[in-house]
Amino acid sequence: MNQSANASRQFDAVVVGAGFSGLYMLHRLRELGMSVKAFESAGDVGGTWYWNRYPGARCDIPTTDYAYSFDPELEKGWTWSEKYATQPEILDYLRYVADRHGLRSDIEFSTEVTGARWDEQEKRWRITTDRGDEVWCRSYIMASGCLSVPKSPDIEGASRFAGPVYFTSRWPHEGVDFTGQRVAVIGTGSSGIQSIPLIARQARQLTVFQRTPNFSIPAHNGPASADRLMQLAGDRDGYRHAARWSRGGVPGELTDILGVTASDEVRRQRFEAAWEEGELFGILGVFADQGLNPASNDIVAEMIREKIRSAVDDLPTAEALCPKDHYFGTKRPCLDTGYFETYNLPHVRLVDLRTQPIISVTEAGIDTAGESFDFDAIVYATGFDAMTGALTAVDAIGRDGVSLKEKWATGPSTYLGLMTAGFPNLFMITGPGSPSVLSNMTVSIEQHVDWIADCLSHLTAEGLDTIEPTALAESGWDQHVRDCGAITLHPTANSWYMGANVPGKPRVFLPYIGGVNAYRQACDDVVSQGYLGFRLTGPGEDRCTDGIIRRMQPDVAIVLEMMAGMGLPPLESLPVADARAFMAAAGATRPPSPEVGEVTDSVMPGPGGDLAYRLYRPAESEGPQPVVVYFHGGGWVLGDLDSDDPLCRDLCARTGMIVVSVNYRHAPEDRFPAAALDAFAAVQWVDANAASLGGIPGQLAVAGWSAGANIAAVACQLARDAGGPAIRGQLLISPVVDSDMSRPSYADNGDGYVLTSALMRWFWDYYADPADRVDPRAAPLRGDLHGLPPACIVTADFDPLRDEGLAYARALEAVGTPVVDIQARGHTHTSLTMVGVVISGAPVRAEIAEALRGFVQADASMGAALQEPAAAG
Ligand code: N01
Repeated sequence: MNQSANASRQFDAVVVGAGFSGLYMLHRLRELGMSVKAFESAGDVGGTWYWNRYPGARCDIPTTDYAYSFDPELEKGWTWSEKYATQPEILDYLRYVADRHGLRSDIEFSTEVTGARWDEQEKRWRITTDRGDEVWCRSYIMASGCLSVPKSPDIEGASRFAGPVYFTSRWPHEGVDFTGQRVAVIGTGSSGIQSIPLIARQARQLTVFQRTPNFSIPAHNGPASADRLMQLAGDRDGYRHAARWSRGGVPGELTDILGVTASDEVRRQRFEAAWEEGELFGILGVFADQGLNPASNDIVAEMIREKIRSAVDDLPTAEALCPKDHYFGTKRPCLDTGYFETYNLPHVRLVDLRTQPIISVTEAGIDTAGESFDFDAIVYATGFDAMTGALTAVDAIGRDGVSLKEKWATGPSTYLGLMTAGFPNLFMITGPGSPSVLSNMTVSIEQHVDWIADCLSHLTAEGLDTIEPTALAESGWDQHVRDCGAITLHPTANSWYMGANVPGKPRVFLPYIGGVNAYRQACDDVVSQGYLGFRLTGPGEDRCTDGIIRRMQPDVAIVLEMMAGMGLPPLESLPVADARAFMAAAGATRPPSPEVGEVTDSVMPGPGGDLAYRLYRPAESEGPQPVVVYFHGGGWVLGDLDSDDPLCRDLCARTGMIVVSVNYRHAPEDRFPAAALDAFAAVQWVDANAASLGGIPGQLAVAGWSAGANIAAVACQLARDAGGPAIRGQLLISPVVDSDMSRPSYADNGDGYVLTSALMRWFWDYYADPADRVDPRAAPLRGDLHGLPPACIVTADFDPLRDEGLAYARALEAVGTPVVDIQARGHTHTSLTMVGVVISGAPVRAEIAEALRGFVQADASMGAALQEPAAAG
């Protein structure tokens, strides 16, 4: 560090940006007594609301909610004039905030931060600006916005146009008068959709160039909702608290109504109510499953398309305006005022770039394939390099000389969207991997600012000077962010959420979609666990509690939360009959299972009498298929043909194999070894009758889940000992293979994940006497493992049985048996079987199906096309 640097140019913190986030950050740090300098490239405060001055610019979250909550006096002193305030009003509000808290004195306007370099020795950032400033700071905070770097126009000849060119994101302060002009607007995202109706009011001729039609609903702007104002007036703190712990950052009830199961009447009624309300979260939450299930999404999407068709007179124009290439909500929907109706004006024309793409911008206008247009002005409403653009625009160089741009070359990687490893003390407000753009930004901004301020104050109090995430914590969070996105429809869209709007940008789902509430909880948990996943250092200090804050699949966590909320009695506290009735009742509420070709119930002979079985035959397949004999779970006590019906259908549909699910005898009526003997008998019978069942003789596999996997494994050992039947493979999903409950997975997962240690003990007590529990027919891990069929062993992270399943896999491998080892990350003992409920189980079941097919594929005639299940996941 240059020791002669002017001491006044050293700060505790530098904040980049003076919009909503920068202003509040500055305020909080000053409150903490820190020296702070903020840099802002604009001439005044406001951020997004400083730059986006195009006609019609408004917020799309009701302004009662799109405001700071940290200062009650601020709220008392400001009244919003409309439900969705205009850009000038929001900018005035931010000026009012800056004035009230005297923030301007610490902001250098019209100054862009151009470089930042971490000095490892000094443990400080060296910041440089376009004015040649050089300042040093301990903490470097990017409050630079998610949608602040305009996308450069990727259109041929863009610089050739001789007339004026306007960007919605950099609109002239003095405004633009289009009166009498022929105007082109390129882009139909929120900026285009908000500005087009107003530009049409002035222009002599308006031509809109649309590449992708967008979903938009009427904003129904007007006075702020009386109901909201009343709630705020009645209990401001309660209202703001509810916002902070809501899913999107605006208080409101979430529905549990599913689009796929609701009646037409309920669907219509819920949709129309949301349409009338004119709010984003309302229309995005008509059904609980619309963001996850294509069928549910289509219901909402089609109702919006109906509205578009009824608003636009010209049929081809209406059709061209109807979005059909992405699911509703996977690109940011818009709120408009008279957008679609604008196309009924005689001087407004839509050009569909899908049918006539732009060839080039010319001196006089725009040439498309087939037509030449002359214009007096061109407006670009072509969007932003979202979420990462502003962060990588500053060439930040972290430890070891690596730049942020280099580190993020294949997509951003963050811990909590707040920090990134290798860049100590660099904080991002609403960075990638945080709810940010999917939420009410002001709520998310305040949460991030508060977290950062609390963190810096903690460092100071503890005499520490740096904080940085660990690689483990960061990769764990990245994975969690991906897991949350993967169960939604978002990854299917070419949206800016996916980075798909910027040519060459890595395709990654950028924001965190787990919800503002879940996210806040994760951030709080990190702190309460001693800044889990962060390394904190100071003179003579190096503290790190390493770990991953969220490892469970998000939908599994939701199911567990719902179950916990229902206050269900532990199964082991119930009489067996009641436990069985409870299971049956729970099964009745499941969503529809995947379709298969045919399902038939019948009986086969067993050692203790007839055994009921259910045969699932794949759809659209000809000729005989390989057969898998399946045994349901339920601890040898519970379960029946219905309990595992969805899983059997799923296996059948995915593999194209016949599944014969066998209902063996249960304890306590029939204790050990009845179930195991039934299983072996069933395998023998199916093998002997394969042809008459429609199967290929000799193409036989066994499968089971939990206790069903236990008897499947035992059946393989018994078949080997008996010299047949020949079994091609064994699929053991979360198997019970031992009675030893001292393995670490019992300690890790013995409570809170549905299958508990107590329940497992209850099962064992009903099934087998302690002396019998070491018999290989009860604990196959204790048997001779030579000469067994190839296995696919599925274990789940949050399963008490995880370690015995892994032990069985290792033991089989040790004697030379091929094993496909599928470790279901973030799953529980039961979650993989929740077909249609736990969406994250679907890819794991696809792997399972592949392994099962692999057992028989080598020489089986798999002529039939293997179809995907109709409602997989
Ligand atoms: O940008 P966008 P935006 N040739 O990326 C098209 C927030 N916001 O500024 O979809 C032809 O959404 C592009 O087409 P396509 C809000 O979060 C909020 O409108 O890529 N067309 C698209 O139609 C919003 O989502 C408000 O095929 C090209 C449009 O330009 C976000 O900011 C108001 C093209 C860009 O739409 C961004 O909105 C405004 C090309 N080469 C913005 N390149 C509020 O209401 C791009 N397009 C608060």
